[in-house]
Amino acid sequence: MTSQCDIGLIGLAVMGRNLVLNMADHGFQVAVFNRTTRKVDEFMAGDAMGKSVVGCQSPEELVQHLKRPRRVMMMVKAGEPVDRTIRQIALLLEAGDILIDGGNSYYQDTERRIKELDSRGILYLGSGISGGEEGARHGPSIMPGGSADAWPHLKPIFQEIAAKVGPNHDIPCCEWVGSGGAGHYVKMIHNGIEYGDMQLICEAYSLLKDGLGLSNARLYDIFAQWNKGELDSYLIEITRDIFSVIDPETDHALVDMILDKAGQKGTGKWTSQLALDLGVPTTLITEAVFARILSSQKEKRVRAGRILAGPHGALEKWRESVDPEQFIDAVRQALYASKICSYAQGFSQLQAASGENSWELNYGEIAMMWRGGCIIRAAFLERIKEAFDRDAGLENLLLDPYFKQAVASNQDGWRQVVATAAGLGIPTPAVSAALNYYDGYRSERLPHNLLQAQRDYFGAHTYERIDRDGSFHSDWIRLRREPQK
Ligand code: NBP
Repeated sequence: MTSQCDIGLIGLAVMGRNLVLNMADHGFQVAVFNRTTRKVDEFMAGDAMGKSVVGCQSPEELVQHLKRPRRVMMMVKAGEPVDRTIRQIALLLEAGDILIDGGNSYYQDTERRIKELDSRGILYLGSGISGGEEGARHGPSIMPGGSADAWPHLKPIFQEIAAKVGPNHDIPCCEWVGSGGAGHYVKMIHNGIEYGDMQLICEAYSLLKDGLGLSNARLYDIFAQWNKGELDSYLIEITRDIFSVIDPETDHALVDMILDKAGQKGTGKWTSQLALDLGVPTTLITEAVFARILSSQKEKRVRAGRILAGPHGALEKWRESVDPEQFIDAVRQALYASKICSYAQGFSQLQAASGENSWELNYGEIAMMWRGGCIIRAAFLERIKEAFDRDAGLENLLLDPYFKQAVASNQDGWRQVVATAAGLGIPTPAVSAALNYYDGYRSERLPHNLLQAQRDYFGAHTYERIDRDGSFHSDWIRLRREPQK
């Protein structure tokens, strides 16, 4: 049997199939296997026909087809399926061979797997991949981390198949991220930011549709316009397109036929859980996760909506006095300023995780990896790259001169939108969380002197003073007295 394939890929679902075709288009020979082997046959007889792809009926056959050191990539469902696949394939590999997990694995699982396989000399990469079906087929964003010794063996393949950005379309959206679970951590933050971006867009939609009462055709025009400016991004672009789609079954706008219950697979939740562990206020992503949870409780919301009152008559009164064009622009401002806060939070979490795990992440390179191919791709990421080029140790994106100015010049509309939404009873958890983060972060003084007093009162937790160093406790009950009238 000839051992000539450049790489083996296990898992022929939507991502695996398209990555294989992408690799084959770039001149790589790929051996493929899938647990349900019928899918190998279907793939070989379908999309892979005539391409440099070798269908295999077992892991053993796949391994036999590979050049040394063998490179095997898993594109299976995250969790137990990855461990199962590793158990099957690792037995067939030798020291120096490389195993790659391209799925959305939890970064601590990746760290465990690296250690387990290291004892057998097998190099392991945990590589986040983003871009969905289209990205996988024509150029995804790839975020590889793990055993650094494996990277030179994967770099030519990954950088070749990745999306390209830059003026000459030659900068691959794929660069080495760091050791251990760094690649999967960065992918998780990407997904968390994606949750935030999507929630912000949904809130803008709600303000324009439920607030101003705009039609889908008008929403299409607004998003088309926004996509030509600072908000230029894949998610704004697909949102624009969604407003133009008619349901062939009912002849209504398809978006209006969709039940308002959001699903999720867990990467946003992981981001929030880890933010709490690290003590980083990633509030916007967390609000986005909770907003999906609340949306999924449709039946409870329907019941509560019949019982709980909102601001009576406020919407009609507001519509009589509002200047719609001015408000549409205020929503754009709120969206952009909130988005900056969301990325500031996401990058702050990356900085904290990098410090905790000694990953030495390169934030400018991460911004460029997300610049193309992935779901959060946006012109705006170039500005983030420039910010970290200006100052690699930038404490918070909001402190960069470009972003500082961008938020300052958009804050009037942002504040107007939050106040209006509160007055109308339209929920804007992410836009409001972003503004609260911004105002909290720039507050030299917060009311937590009072909170420290409360903690010391009931729990003797002690407090620090503004006039001298040290830890203090007061006998609040003995010291308290009636206020002087
Ligand atoms: P899925 O996440 O739907 O997984 C399907 C694949 O996993 C099939 O090949 C299936 O084999 C295999 N599999 C399962 Br399920 N259980 C298995 C087990 N116990 N042992 C071995 N194989 C098993 O596929 P996907 O949507 O292509 O995603 C692949 C990975 O990439 C996931 O981690 C996903 O989170 C991530 N990802 C997906 C997207 C996206 O847009 N879909 C984007 C970015 C990242 P079978 O055919 O025999 O059932």
